[in-house]
Amino acid sequence: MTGLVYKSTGSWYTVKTLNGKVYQCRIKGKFRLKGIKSTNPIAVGDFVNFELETKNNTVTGVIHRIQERKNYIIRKSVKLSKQTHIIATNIDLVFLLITIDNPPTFTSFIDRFLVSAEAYSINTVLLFNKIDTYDEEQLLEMKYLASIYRKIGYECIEISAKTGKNIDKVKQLMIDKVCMFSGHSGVGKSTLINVLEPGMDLKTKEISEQHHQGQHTTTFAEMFDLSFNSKIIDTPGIKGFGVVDMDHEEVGDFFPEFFKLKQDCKFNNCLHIHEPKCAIKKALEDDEVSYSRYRSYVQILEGEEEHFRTDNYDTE
Ligand SMILES: Nc1nc2c(ncn2[C@@H]2O[C@H](COP(=O)(O)OP(=O)(O)OP(=O)(O)O)[C@@H](O)[C@H]2O)c(=O)[nH]1
Ligand SMILES: [Mg+2]
Ligand SMILES: [Zn+2]
Repeated sequence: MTGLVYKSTGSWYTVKTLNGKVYQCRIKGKFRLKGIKSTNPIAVGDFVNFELETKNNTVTGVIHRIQERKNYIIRKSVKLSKQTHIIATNIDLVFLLITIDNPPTFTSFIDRFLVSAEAYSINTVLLFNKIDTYDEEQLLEMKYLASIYRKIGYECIEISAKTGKNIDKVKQLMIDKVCMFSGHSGVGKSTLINVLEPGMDLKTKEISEQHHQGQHTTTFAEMFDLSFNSKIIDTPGIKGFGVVDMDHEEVGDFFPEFFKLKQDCKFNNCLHIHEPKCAIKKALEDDEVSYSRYRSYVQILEGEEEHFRTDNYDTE
């Protein structure tokens, strides 16, 4: 039998077949995927082959094969830098939810996320959420941030999952696609799903619990079928985002605005750090490339872990 993984809770996987039957499955033996050392061998979004097994009148599935993946979003656990975790696979479109405040989302996090998505050619849309809560200064900050990413070519939508502002625009983009919501804990991923699909009633953080920093309301990635022919993967909030090992030379290729310019660098293996006649550094001086993007690039190149709580977002 063939099915799609909707949820994984460690040892059990919820798998739905093409005709809509749902089975609880586990893995037989050890699964080693070529080239990936991840803490989870199978992730939400995987197509798997499984066989049924009946024990004590209970039918469960045993997964024996994962079908080839179109793509995946993988991240390095920040603390255990050798360990990686596959967040989801076979995604058509990712929405990264960003909040200016409560919680703050810093550019270093956004850029690491985007680099990972670019590395697997996954389109990402940036959703600036909670616009109903911002004062004038925060709105300006949000507009400035959005302008940086729009200029690079990323679609940015300013939304409120609470008031429903611009939710239709998000919905339009989701039709006929497998989508994923990502972002820090508390940015409103589950709330947004609830507003997109009334009646869904996913657990979201109560206002009274909001000051309990670091507590995730959603604890496992899970896929849902939506009524407008779309699938959405809700994911637990991520704190930091460690970029999985890349060659130094290729990091710049995942910054689309650098990639466009690099043919103008004097050296074709230019890392845009100390080299003379570097087109990216020139663009930085001319304000064509944003300083925060360049800083994120240097941090990734230097292998610095993200210091998301201490790294103040500044726009110098
Ligand atoms: N004012 C306002 N509050 C919002 C908005 N979106 C979400 N919230 C609130 O923000 C809090 C966190 O929302 P959740 O949907 O639980 O956040 P999450 O991203 O799913 O968090 P995790 O599951 O922990 O990753 C809840 O109290 C929501 O009501 C918004 O647009 N405006
Ligand atoms: Mg949630
Ligand atoms: Zn250069």
